[in-house]
Amino acid sequence: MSTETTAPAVQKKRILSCIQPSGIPTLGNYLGALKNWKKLADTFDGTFAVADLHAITVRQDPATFRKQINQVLALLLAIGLDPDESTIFIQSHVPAHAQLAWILNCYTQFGEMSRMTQFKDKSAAHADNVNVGLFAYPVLMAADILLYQADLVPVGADQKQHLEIARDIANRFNTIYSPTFTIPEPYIGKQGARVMSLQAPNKKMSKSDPNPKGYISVFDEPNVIVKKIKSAVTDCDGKVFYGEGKDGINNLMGIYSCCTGLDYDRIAHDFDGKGYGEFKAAVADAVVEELRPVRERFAQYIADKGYLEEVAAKGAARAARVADRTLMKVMKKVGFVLPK
Ligand code: AQP
Repeated sequence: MSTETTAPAVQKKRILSCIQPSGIPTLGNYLGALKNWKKLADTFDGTFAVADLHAITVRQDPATFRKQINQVLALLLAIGLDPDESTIFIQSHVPAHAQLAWILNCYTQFGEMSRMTQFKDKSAAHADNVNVGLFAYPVLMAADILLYQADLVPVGADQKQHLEIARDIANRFNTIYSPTFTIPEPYIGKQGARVMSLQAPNKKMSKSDPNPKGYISVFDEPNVIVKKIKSAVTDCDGKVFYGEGKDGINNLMGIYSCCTGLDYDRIAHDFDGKGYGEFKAAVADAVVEELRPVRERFAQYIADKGYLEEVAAKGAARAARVADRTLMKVMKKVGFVLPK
């Protein structure tokens, strides 16, 4: 008889990330989030969603919205995520998100939500449409995370407050009833890229920026990228180095560093004595090369509607298996009569 024992399979930690189809994803979304997702998917049990329910907190044109949802799904494949390895789905295809969000609304205080800075920023930006969904957005985000019992959630600085709320809600529910939800931890990547607007470098680059010169979309053609970077706001100092009062150059250095892997000292050294024109041309080249393979793969996926539908259907079924289990657990604890 063999004495050999097989080591028990170590369960991978589960990581969850979402992206809103609220526009065409930008270089900011790519460098700050998407680029890392492929690496994370290789290490963790990855769940990635197109957060369409979140996107309607701001008014969307129906035809454009539909197109953007498919584009973001195709982009998730174009960055190299494998639908057989990771769970890739469209949020609204898994009804448990909306159902759990409603339940969690009743375990969240009005005062807590009122402190959310994103609500304050977005309600100021969309003063004509300060809807309840915008206010309750963090509760839906908590539902997204808690349904999958995610261990880790990659967050940028802008999302930290929302993850804190998700943890508070989960702890509250677990205390009132019994342990139900995994308490998610923030996952802080090595490179915390925060890409700023090319026209207002003290504001983050956003896909819903009404000024297209402020952002580079991941599908922008090379000549458009070159033009946008050429017209990026800088300063009149004329020297390439990272420093105070140099938001525009700091932003371009950050972008260049993310695309080339070079650190700030090396960049400052390489462009010592050269003007902003030469530096901007190098940044534009680096961005074009960084996005080229993504744009090429995207073109293949977006042309194959049947495959996208298949990926979405398989992903939703796989996501629902996990999400429904959590939802039923929650409903049972609250005292609902469960459907047979
Ligand atoms: N400028 C940025 N720099 C670095 N990371 C960024 N992210 C967004 N903008 C930057 C990260 O991208 C992921 C997906 O973001 P999202 O689409 O879910 O929502 P968002 O943060 O609100 O992105 P946008 O582009 O600003 O969308 P709109 O204009 O619709 O509000 C997140 O991990 C985010 O941190």
